[in-house]
Amino acid sequence: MSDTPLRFRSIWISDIHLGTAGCQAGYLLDFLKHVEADHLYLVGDIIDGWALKRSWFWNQSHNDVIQKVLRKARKGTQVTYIPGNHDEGARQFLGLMFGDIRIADEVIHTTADGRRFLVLHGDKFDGVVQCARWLAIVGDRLYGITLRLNHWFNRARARLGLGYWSLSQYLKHKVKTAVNFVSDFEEAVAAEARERGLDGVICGHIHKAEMREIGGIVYCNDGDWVESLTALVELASGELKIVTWQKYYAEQAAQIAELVSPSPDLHGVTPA
Ligand SMILES: [Mn+2]
Repeated sequence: MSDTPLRFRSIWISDIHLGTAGCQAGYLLDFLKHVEADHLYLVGDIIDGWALKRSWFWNQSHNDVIQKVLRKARKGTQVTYIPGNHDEGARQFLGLMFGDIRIADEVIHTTADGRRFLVLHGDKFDGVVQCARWLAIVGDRLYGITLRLNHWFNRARARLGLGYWSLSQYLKHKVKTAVNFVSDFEEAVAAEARERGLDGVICGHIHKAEMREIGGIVYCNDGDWVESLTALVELASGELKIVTWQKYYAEQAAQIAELVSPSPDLHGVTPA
């Protein structure tokens, strides 16, 4: 990969969950190494205080992420930290500066093309859209298993003299409810931006990167660094984009592989 960093006007990352084994700190470090920006927004759930209370998980790469962010702040990147629900302990410092880092509950970001975005973590909309949140994450992975489970479940029910009951149907309904949760969440957040007369909103929290228009509002979610490895970036023009780092990295690797590949005969030979 080229050593020239990718230059963005702004970068939004959230739901890093440092302090958990699920945190993909290596990918995030690689991302941070390859990007530069005027503004860096940490949109909540950066350090997972809930997880750290249960069991301590912290290694060098987790330190490196923090060092990297502090270094960027020192070198002139304007870093804003918006605490989420997993790092709510930091909410007692709202409005304060922590070294070069500004801590806020929410901010308004104006893009290069003059659009105004509300930036917040998003957990406060959980109350608005009350639902089984974990199902949104488990989703359809569950479905295949349930069909098999259903078979054994109903054999047991029959033995107990009970009637047929479709577990898969029950769960399918639940999953549908989870899908509803995501769209309800997105709509609630967009409605907040609309009420305030803004052009859009940028949030995290539900671990689902997205950028789409909802009733005239640009809804952006920067995703997470546990599963999707995504960031939201603003180009110099003001255009917003979702960057999937895993995909980007793979594409870069493929391009480099093509460059160093000596001849097409060597198809299938992967350069080291
Ligand atoms: Mn959250």
